[in-house]
Amino acid sequence: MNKTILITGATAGFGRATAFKFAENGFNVIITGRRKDRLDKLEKELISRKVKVLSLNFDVRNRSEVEYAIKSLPDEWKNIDILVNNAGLAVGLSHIDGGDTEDWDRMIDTNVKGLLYVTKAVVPLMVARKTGHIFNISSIAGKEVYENGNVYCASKHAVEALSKAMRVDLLNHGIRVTNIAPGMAETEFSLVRFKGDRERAAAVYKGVKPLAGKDIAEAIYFCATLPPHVCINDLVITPTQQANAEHVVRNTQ
Ligand code: NDP
Ligand code: 8X3
Repeated sequence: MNKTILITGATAGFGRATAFKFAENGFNVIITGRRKDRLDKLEKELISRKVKVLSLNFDVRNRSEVEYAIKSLPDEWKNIDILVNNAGLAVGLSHIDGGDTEDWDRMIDTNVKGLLYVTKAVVPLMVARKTGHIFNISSIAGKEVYENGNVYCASKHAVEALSKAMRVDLLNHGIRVTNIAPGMAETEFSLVRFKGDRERAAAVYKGVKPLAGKDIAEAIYFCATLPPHVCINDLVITPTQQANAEHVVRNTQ
């Protein structure tokens, strides 16, 4: 029987690439996100990979929407083997004294509270079966802070703490927890951070070959398909041209 993966934020970037990677390898896929048009299109594309696809249209910040979506899963979709807590974003880039509190709320509500709501809804299904694998998509911003990154970095530090805490709390239930901490990756991330400013978003990756969604999808697939007694706890992945949040070497040509 095919295994099932649920991916939050599958309408773009890492989540979308992960959906393709697992569908191409015979997993049934639950895709989620806020943009219904994108979910519908992705569902059609994934079904052509000859797997089952279910799309759930909800905002991870809305606790009752999250609870309802998981509670109303048809029985054949309740055996979730892998949860990828990927939905997340950075909004804005400014010193703490110049920060926009609405941006702060969006980041904390999505990256921390949204991840918690989804986890709380899905974990009982894994506990009941004494098996499961949770991936939390953190960031190098969860390992260190950089100037202007303050609240985004704090939200990803929280994800790091939650990955460690989940691993401890779920130990008795045979559930693996893997924290993934990517560096610079060219997705819609910077476009969202800079509120649609394409020029500013493109400048982030100038002179660098950044990670792509499929690089992260490959890493998740590798961790997920190791023998069941093996759990990769934490994976930091950067482009070769990036050493950490501050040190990036850029081609000048
Ligand atoms: P994208 O912007 O390309 O994708 C983000 C995804 O998250 C979209 O599918 C979006 O879907 C979804 N999402 C955002 N907010 C919500 C919400 N409130 N409810 C439901 N879904 C939501 O970015 P990435 O793929 O790059 O980002 C994925 C994760 O990786 C994030 O957690 C990000 O912080 C992290 N990350 C990104 C890095 C990068 O450089 N790109 C590096 C390190 C970590 P929709 O808008 O349809 O809801
Ligand atoms: C995204 C990477 O460097 O903008 O998490 O924090 S960074």
